[in-house]
Amino acid sequence: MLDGLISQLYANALDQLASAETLDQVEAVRVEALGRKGKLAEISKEFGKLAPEERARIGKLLNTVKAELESKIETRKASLEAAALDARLDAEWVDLTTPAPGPRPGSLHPVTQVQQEVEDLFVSMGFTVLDGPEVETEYYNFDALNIPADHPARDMQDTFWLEDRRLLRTHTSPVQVRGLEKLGPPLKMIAPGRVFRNEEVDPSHEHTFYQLEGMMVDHDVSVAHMIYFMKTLLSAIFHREVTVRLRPGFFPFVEPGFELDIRCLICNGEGCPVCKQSGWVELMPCGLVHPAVLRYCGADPEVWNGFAFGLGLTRLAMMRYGIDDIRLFSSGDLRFLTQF
Ligand code: FA5
Repeated sequence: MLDGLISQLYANALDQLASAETLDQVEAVRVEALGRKGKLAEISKEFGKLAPEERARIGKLLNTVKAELESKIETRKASLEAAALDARLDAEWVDLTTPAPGPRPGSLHPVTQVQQEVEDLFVSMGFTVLDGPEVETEYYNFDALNIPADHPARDMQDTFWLEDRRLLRTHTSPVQVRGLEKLGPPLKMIAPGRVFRNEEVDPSHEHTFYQLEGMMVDHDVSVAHMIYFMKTLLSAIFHREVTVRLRPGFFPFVEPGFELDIRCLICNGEGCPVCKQSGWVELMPCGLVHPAVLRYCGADPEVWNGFAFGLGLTRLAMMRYGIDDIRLFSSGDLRFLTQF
């Protein structure tokens, strides 16, 4: 009777093994047939009731069936594992001959690009490029520019003062004085750089932005010279006709002084947050260098005169690329920066 049960168990286990498709299913077959509470264990319980000669025969049979099943289960497991590995290798296949993409190429910041273009242009017209400190003295930022301590013009530029009475320069104009002091007239110079003001930030105002100072000191320099250089600058940057207007402007270090505004290129003059709905953007104040400034720099105003301008470089980049919010420049957002 036990022979029949053993061969039935064997046949059933082989059938189940053949149809098992996962390792879990194979394990279930093993537990059902060979586990501690499995069918073979059930059958073995009857073993004690057998006659001694039968016991030897059935014992042998049980051992053979057990060994057979164990080996068949191992084989099935191994083949399922091999198939799983093949599938995984197929899925994770990498073509090692594909060329690597390499590092992503960087690019210059849009303000730096415009700055370099303006520098190249002015260098080609014989101007020297000068640099000045960002932490400035009160003397160079204000006094030598004819803005004494009690002058209301100081209020036009809300200043970050340091504890030792030095300050973060509010404009690039101090480099006019430093340049002329050091190099003397005749002089044609530009000075690009970062400036700082305690400003309410909005689409066209930053607390940290770039200006580019320009100055020419020689004999008989006139407003016509100044307009020539500013026009040349604008057509080189925009490669097309842009509408500008020149209106009187007050700066204690020039006389006469002007404001050069550009027709807003974000809205084509129709009015937008960048131009504060006016259609015009203040871009480049300018004028003839005030005799007092020449005197501060050691140049005799009876002999020398000149023009100066202070270009809003960050705003120029906004107009050049049609950027409608100045805060994007300092956002560090690569989605913005990689467009240039
Ligand atoms: C000056 O800073 C004068 N030093 C310019 C000057 C130089 C006049 C030489 C005469 C002779 P103003 O404060 O207007 O001027 O600033 C100059 C330009 O900088 C503005 O026309 C504008 O384009 C830009 N600018 C001013 N404030 C900001 C700001 N908060 N954010 C971005 N750009 C600004």
